[in-house]
Amino acid sequence: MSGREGIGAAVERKEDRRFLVGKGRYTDDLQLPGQSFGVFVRSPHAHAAIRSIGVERAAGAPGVLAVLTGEQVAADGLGTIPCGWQIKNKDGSVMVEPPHPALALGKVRHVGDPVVLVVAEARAQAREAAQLVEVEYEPLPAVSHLGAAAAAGAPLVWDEAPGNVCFDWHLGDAAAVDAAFARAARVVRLDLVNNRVAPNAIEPRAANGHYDAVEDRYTLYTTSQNPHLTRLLLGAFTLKVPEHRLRVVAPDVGGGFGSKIFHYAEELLVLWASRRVGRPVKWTAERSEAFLSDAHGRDHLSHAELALDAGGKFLGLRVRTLANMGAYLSTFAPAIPTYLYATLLSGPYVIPAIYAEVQAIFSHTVPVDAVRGAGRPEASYLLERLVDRAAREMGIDRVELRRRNFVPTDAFPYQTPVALQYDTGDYHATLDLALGAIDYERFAERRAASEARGKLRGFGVSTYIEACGIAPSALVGALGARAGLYESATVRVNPTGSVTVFTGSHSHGQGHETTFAQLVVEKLGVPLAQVEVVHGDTDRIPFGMGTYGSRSAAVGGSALYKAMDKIVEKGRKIAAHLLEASVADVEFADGKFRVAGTDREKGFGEVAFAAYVPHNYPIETVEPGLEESAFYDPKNFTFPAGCHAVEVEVDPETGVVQVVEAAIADDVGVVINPMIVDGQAHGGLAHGIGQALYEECVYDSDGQLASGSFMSYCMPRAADLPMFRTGNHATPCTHNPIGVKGVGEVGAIGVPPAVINAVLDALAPLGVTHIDMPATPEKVWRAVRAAQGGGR
Ligand code: MCN
Repeated sequence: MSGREGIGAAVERKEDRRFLVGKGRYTDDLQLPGQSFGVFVRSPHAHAAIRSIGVERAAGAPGVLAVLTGEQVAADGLGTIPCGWQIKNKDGSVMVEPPHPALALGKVRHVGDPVVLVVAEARAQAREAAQLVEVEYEPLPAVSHLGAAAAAGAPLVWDEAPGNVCFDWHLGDAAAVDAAFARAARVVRLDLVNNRVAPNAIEPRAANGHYDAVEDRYTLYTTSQNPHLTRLLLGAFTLKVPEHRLRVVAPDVGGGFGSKIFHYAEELLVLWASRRVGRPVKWTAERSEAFLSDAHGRDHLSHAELALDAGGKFLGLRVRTLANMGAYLSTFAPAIPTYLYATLLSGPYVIPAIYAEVQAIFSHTVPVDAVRGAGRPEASYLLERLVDRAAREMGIDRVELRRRNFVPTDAFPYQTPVALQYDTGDYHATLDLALGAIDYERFAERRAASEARGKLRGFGVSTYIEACGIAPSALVGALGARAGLYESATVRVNPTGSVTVFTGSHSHGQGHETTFAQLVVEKLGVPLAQVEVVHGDTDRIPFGMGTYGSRSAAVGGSALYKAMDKIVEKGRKIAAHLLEASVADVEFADGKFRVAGTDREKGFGEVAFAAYVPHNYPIETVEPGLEESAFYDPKNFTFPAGCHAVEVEVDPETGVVQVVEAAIADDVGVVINPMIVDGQAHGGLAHGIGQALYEECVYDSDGQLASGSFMSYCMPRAADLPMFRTGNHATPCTHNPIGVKGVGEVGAIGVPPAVINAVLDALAPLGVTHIDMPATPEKVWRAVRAAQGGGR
């Protein structure tokens, strides 16, 4: 029943009312009876031995309930923070997986490493007492920059990881790539930095732990994207309590961008501390604390080589990447620069041979894990920069070079040489759409107009592919995942026909309360106002895997479809009884069960009522009630793709870059809600422009995070962004029942290379051929000076 409220309708977000009137309920809003507060003492050193911890003065301070150290954590038998993915080295051995104690034991390994937890009656008291904790450190040599950490003789983060190597992994056929390079007419080379970024969700992380001694039960309220995963890891590895005695609630969550997927030490520690002090314990990160304790993203150094024939056809790609893991392995860290990166290196192109080597390196920095895009932005950036360089070196138009190498529209399903099989796509269509929207034909006129104003104008394009809804479980298990990657849904049809959906997906800004309800409208014909979507509470929802990797519509939505199929099947049996017809003759459409070819029908609400008041009912063969659950394990990823085109103006005097036009065309399959899809694209674009021009976690040589606040870490603001023009061209996904692909990360993946390609296009007349992200004014100014012989 596509229409006013179903699939394709731009209905307003149901959840927004509570946010707009300031009534969202976030973790920090929850004040439990007897609430106490936790504050962490964190390491000021990047690497140091802990000689002693003096807690007496803090313990005696007003309001203090406990001062807890790593030794107490270990003495109480709590586990270390586990990693959820194991990578195998080239030689078949497994990666180095050092312990990750919840509170430091003996040594600290990055600035911000938690050392002591102080619990007090009031937050201010806990803060003041934290100042009184006396930790005696013996500073040790530290290394934070990726290149330095990988260099011979670098200080070691872990004795068991010589050379700081966590793993040394590869993918693809090296011999085939060598052969391709041997017959190439041209080889294009590039060294690239993919800058380290901080996730910076509006709501900092928070956790409120409550141990109920009467019930012997723990409840954790936390800013999580996947409460069941947190419960699983708490139950099995860290708190070590059977899951039926653990409830994890992720209430309203103000953004995550990947950083709230992981199980963090603070979640374990507030629960444990609550048991020790007999009161709920709440911790909420300060913004500067978030910079030092939320997992960061990206941080790659890569060398890439593309082999082409004389006509510009791609023959082979060779990539060598160093990826920073930080000091400890975060939950999904090893998967990001491997299976979410190297598998994407074919992009939307036919590249017959690809070989990638990835070394993951420990450093004395905050752990690195998924941030919006997670591996896929790094792949798309590398490939799209390389394609532009090839076009320039070979004198082929960059749009034309892309067209020449696209996977042909009639070649799907298309098997890449790096494991993935793309189900559908039409890369020419999205390219045409974006170029039309930005009026590419008339770029020269706009460039001349900018020049007249003393500005250099550049055009940049990227054609990207993404893989969302990582699956199926058996495959990811074989690749090292220690979790399944399905999703769950329960559909409860209430007696009067309204519907409550319980989903394992988690919404922290994506609008699931609206789009999932639209799926119910579509399938069951129930009005939107009659649908409620419940998520985020392990006591209420079925076991689910949560939200990341733009999986919710494709995997969570499909689980919901599966559960609704069961509702319809049962409803047909009930309706057949009520209509005195055979089940085979009863059809369901537009919210009505109808005997085929007649006008005899029963409304959805009537059938629901009969299920709960089964007076006239096929009780011998059909159970009362109308509630069904389903788990959906996808057959494949979904593959959103598209074209992002931008224009920038560069001020050659100051180096300031302004993005002045951005037109994107994405293929996200069937669109459930065009307004939400647009909003997701807008957010992703802002994120991508942020990485390209402004954002970077900069560590100094002592391992201090020099950009550890919004004074020095530059986030994009509205005035930095142009009006976005968005377009869609759908090739429906062939293997999920909705035909949907993911949208939540597209902007962060497609736009950074488009922006840098545009900056380089603008600077080409001045002789600049390379710049790394973020293209800050200083970096641009220096690049211009260097190209013109002015030195750096
Ligand atoms: N949707 C749709 N039609 C499609 C695809 C999706 O209408 N063809 C809708 C979905 O139903 C959902 C939204 O668009 O309401 C995003 O869907 P999807 O692409 O499935 O992504 P997820 O819901 O799984 O969200 C995860 C994704 C990721 S990985 C990051 S990171 C990210 C993002 O979403 N973090 C966000 N968008 C974010 N948006 C906000 N506001 N806050 C974050 O932290």
